[in-house]
Amino acid sequence: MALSLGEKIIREHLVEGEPRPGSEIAIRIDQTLTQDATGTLAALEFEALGLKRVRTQVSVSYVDHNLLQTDYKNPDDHRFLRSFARRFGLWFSPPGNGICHQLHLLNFGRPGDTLLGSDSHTPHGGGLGMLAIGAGGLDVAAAMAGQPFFLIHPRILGVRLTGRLGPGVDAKNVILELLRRLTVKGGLGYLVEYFGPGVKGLEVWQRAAICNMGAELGATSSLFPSDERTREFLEAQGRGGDFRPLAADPGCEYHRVEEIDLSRLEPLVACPSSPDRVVPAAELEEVELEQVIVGSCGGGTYQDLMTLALVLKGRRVAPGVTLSVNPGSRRALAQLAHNGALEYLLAAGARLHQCGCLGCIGMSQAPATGTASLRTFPRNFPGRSGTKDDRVYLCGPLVAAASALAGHIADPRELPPLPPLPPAPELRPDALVPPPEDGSQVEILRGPNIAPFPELGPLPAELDCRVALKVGDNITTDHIMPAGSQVLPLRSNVPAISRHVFAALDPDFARRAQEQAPCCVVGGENYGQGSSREHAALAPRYLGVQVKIAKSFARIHRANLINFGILPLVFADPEDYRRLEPGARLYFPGLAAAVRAGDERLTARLGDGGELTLLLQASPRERAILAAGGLLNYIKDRL
Ligand code: MIC
Ligand code: SF4
Repeated sequence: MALSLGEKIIREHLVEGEPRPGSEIAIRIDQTLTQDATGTLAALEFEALGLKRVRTQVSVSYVDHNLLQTDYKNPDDHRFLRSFARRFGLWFSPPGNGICHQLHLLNFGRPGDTLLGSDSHTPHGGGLGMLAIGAGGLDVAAAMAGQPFFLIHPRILGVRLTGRLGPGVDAKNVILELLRRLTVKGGLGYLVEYFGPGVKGLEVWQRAAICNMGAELGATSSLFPSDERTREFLEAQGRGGDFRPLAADPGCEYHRVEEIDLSRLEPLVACPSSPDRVVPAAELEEVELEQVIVGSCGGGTYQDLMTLALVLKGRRVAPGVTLSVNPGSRRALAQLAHNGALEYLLAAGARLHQCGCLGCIGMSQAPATGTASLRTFPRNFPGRSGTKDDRVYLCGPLVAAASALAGHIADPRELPPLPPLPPAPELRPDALVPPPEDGSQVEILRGPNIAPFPELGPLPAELDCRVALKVGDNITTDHIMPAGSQVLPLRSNVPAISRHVFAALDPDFARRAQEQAPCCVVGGENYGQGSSREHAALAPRYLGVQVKIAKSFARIHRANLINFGILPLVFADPEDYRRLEPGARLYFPGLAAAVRAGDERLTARLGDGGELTLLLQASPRERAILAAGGLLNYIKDRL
């Protein structure tokens, strides 16, 4: 049978289950990555498993999100992560080195390998033909312990690329076009595979930017074949030995196919406040800008910044616009400094920031009230920038450059043609710290910000709960567990961070949930889209949320809910969404027994005397985890 590339990599790594769409499978994980915002908890979880050393080929702990050091919390966490890495055999990437996804692609990514990362943009690695998947910290901790990763075998969405990108149109427009067509829930349950004659015209950094933002489709992952471009990329990193040619079998059939003619793409922009509200840049010329930012995991490479520098060379940013440059890696910054392009940026009036996530996760760079901000970032969920009612637009580096010059959103096809990008200078100043041969004597340094992991009880035999909150469609994990400079430093302190659950939607939620516990949250379609942060499951659970009922769930959030013992229930009839209002009472008799017995249909008795049918679509393993009250309890019980 002719297989797609993703299906082949899955089969090569299959440990359990039938390799067919919809079935639960377990795959062996070759590499892991964690970042500081999700990594402290993942580290605590790994420690709880009681092993001496990680059991992967490569595990890397990056510090890139929590860079502000306004008090002891973040630096304490960095220190903890550094000592944890030494003790347990991980590579460590210190603050200032850059964003995990970019660094991992440059230093460790390998075609055909599996990578599990505690960050939703881990599929960035798909640009190199690796199967790179985002997951919650606990799943990554288990993978570091050598455990396989469980997932639902995806269906394959083939994207056939033809033609070549025209002048003024960068690769970001490929994924913006897919988001326009498919929306933020269109990729649910799919692995997105790019193929066709247009692939060879895209460099690895362009492929990675496309795979990166595939997270916004809700897809399990995205990937490109590994070909001559891949070989060139790996050789340029001094890692030619990691190259392996990989492609789908000829004649393989995809479950669904989208066609994109690269030569017909036009510059696109995602409007506030969802990555799928995509329209042509040319239609947004009336949007006046006060801020433009070029950076992030999907837009801060050497090539992105070089594109910007070449457009700006000899010109000045429009008056009233702040153009911020956030290099994605120390390497990109050093390369720009080396070839002189940094000077073009500074002379044009750009404001240079350190390498890292920064404003993408609301760690500084908040826009002023009522003003529009244009960013080469992957996400623009409401309030994520740190400013209430923000207006954040997303684009590729060319639209950002043209707009910074114009002072409003502009179509870069109106710019004079650019010379080809000069190849990246051969510089590798990455400050990666390799693990010592033996770390068993290393002391783990814990600051006062690290709170003990909360104890979670098993699923109760029966449940009487109230609806504490009802929300709509496409609720993101940024709504559930906001990030930003005030909240992110609390990532290793569950009691403290839980006070911020749903804070922007309902400032009283945390208090009420604790008062009404056990309680329930009701949502619409694609509930929990966006980031991999497991705090969006653990913190509500800590407050007493035992059940979430939605029309559908996003993949990573659903897995995180199960990992922390929250039942992800789906309405048997989506119309029933209307019947549950805040304060409504639900009684589940014999709940734990039904979950264990494998009942897919659960009946809840409502306070008004009616009944409601809800579905628990979970594998036997997931049911056992739910009954135990979460994955840690489940693993401990088995040990
Ligand atoms: C994001 O882009 O939302 C983040 C911040 O990188 C998250 C991880 C986190 O919340 O720490 C993600 O994408 O998973
Ligand atoms: Fe960092 Fe933004 Fe990328 Fe998340 S999307 S990893 S916050 S740069």
